[in-house]
Amino acid sequence: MSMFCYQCQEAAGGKGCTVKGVCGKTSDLAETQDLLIFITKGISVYSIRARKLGVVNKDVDNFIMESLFSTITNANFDKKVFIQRIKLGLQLRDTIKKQYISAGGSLDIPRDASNWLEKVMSILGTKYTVEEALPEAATWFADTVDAFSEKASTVGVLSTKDEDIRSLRELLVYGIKGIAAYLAHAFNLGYSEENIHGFMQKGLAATLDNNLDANDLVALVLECGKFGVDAMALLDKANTTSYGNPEMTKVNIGVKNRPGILISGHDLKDMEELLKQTEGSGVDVYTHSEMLPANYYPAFKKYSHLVGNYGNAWWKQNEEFESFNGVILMTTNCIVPPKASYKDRLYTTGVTGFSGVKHIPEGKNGMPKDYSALIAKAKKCKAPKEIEKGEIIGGFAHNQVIALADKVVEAVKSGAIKRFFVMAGCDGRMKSRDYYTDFAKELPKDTVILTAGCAKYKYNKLDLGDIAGIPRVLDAGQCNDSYSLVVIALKLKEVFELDDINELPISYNIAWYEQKAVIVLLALLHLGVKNIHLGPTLPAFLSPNVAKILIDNFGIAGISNVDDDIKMFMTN
Ligand code: FSO
Ligand code: SF4
Repeated sequence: MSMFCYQCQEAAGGKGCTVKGVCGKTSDLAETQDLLIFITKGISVYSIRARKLGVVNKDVDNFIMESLFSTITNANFDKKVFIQRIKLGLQLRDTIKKQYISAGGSLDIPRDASNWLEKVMSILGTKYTVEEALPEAATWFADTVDAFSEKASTVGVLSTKDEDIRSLRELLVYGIKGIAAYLAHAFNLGYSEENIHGFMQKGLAATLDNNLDANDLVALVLECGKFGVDAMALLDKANTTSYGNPEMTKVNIGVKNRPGILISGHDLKDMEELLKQTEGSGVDVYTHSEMLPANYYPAFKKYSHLVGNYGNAWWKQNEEFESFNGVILMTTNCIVPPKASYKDRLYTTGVTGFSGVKHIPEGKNGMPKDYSALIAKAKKCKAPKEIEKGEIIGGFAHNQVIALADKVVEAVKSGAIKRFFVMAGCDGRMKSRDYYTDFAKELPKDTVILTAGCAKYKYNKLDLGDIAGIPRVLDAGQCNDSYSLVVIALKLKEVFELDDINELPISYNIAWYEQKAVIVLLALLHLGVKNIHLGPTLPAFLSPNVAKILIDNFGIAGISNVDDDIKMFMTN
């Protein structure tokens, strides 16, 4: 077996992982994930036709959403989960196909006059069978793990031979994976939008269509950005309606002396249920990595046993989970292969998984998940070891910043704030990411960093001071809260009566790692933001021609060194 994956920033050699993922994904796991993606595309072929006849199957929508989410970098390393999903997917494909036909749908594909093979076949009087005309993903079937495995090695990224078409198809799929993640969180809070599912399925099916050329795919990629904005807006609504608007908050980064549960990932519904079930249990709850912003929500702040944030971004978890001593709950990516020293204290839930790690299943009949085993385990653990102390400040999502708008506008008008730097995105283990710490340190003192996502851990513990009471690092929240940064930018554009968002004194220096950052980028492009700098390296999945399209049309660029980049940003 030989995998090929280039979906994240750590793709081996800047090209792609071929033997084993840098993330720890094995070749057979990677290929099983490829087969699952192939199945979601096949289901989409029928589902988009069924939608046109008014048939929407929610199980299909949710299956596709969760399947895509589970293949995001560092989300799920449990091969048996993917095998089960492939089996379920094949059943669902059959169901939606039958629903489509019973609604009056036909499987006859209109002949394509521009296809030479079809012309020859029709001259010869040979008819295509339906199976031949439909993409293979819609018709292939097997029911044994061996057959899955044989097929899996033929349906991956490299099965598209043209490198530009491959690049655009993958860019589209990664953007849709990002949408799937955000939509899944909104769904957990009871929010959903049919149009977004519809687009995801249209995009997936489009990657099977050999009649689509590069221009068609570029158009779909840009449309993906629009649905990315919609998904983030929906999640913002779900989060703020459920838990209130994030507010300026000081978060403790030290430890208390009771046993603790460390909750990581992005899912706020899991956070809520865990806080409720641990209340009065004698166990403290700490956030980790992307769960830090939970501390900013009024609904969570009321729990006195939510005592702060422990540790840093995802990639330091091997050492930090060890020193935490207590139980750890991963609600989403990023999980890394666990060390034996804490594997028995680690739990996954939702789409996250790792073979040999205990998984908390969904609650039955709409009931909350049951965290009692995890809480019982936590009670027997030692209190966390202190690795740092003090406080960090955050909670600057759109509502809070807009409440401070007068102060911010005054500071810009008086020249106290010369420029904002959007430094949202992800952190990662590459040494080259020290660039972002140095960049934050070297920025002129009259600049403010707007951040979201785990990228913040590169500079959120530096003492960068404030400008007239406005902290120089404004953390809006999780990567999906990059949406907040756009709302803030649009508000400033309105206040300053500008025609174009690009006239604002805002520069974009974004760090990316996985596919949620891809949708954040496409969303920014959709909103008209130009000249975004992306690092620490440009995506391996951008072919030279596709990269050129992004550079020529949107001014996308990489990074160089801190001094030159700061000069360039400050003079533009
Ligand atoms: Fe980071 Fe991981 Fe939130 Fe990502 S924790 S890297 S873009 O999953 O989603 O920012
Ligand atoms: Fe490699 Fe990233 Fe794919 Fe993992 S997710 S296999 S590190 S490209």
